Amino acid sequence: MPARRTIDLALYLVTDPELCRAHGVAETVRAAVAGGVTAVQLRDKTSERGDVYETALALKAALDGSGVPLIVNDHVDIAMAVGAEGVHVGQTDMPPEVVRRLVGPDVAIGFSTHNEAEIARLDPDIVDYAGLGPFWPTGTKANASPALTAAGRAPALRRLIPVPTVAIGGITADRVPDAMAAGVEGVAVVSAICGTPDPQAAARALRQAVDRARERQDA
Ligand code: TZP
Ligand code: MG
Repeated sequence: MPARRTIDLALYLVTDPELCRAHGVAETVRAAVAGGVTAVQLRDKTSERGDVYETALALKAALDGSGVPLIVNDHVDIAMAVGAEGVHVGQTDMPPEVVRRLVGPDVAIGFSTHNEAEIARLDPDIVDYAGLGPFWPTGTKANASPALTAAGRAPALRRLIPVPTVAIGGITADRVPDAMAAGVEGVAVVSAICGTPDPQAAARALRQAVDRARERQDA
């Protein structure tokens, strides 16, 4: 895999316009990056596409010079239009091989997985990283599938995934050690950053927990 398509998954912020309302999406992202977020995904299931495009432009500007990549959920064209570093698709989106044809070789592709059958569809020559979840119950995603749980199916599913993997769903700083112990490269959060009064402090606490878990894994 070319180095330019590698995304640092350590602490992956997924934005939600409702949960980020207090500070706004761009300001939340700025604060979260100052706190140690390593990747940012623009996820917006409700806004008009023109508004999603405007938010993508604002996030690209907010991340400029930070070294933190922008990944756009669902909207391949918006990712291309703003020069995002990545695009994230799920099971009901355009297939990753079609996304790859559209975006070319340099844009990272992330793919959401929840079970064995979906993991079996993942082609590591096409997809650069996977999301695996929900690890715990979440109120953030409508119709989320049942929680895998770090003590349950998550570690075995992680072992089946042939690309770097980020855990998602119900993750808090307290749960980071259990999530990381499932063998993932990092954690993805929405409400643990977006829904908090101080997104920078929230990101810092999560990042410290990830770094500590990684140190233990390396020891
Ligand atoms: N995919 C699986 S769970 C989830 C998504 C987008 C939502 C995670 O949100 P939170 O607030 O971190 O539980
Ligand atoms: Mg999708």
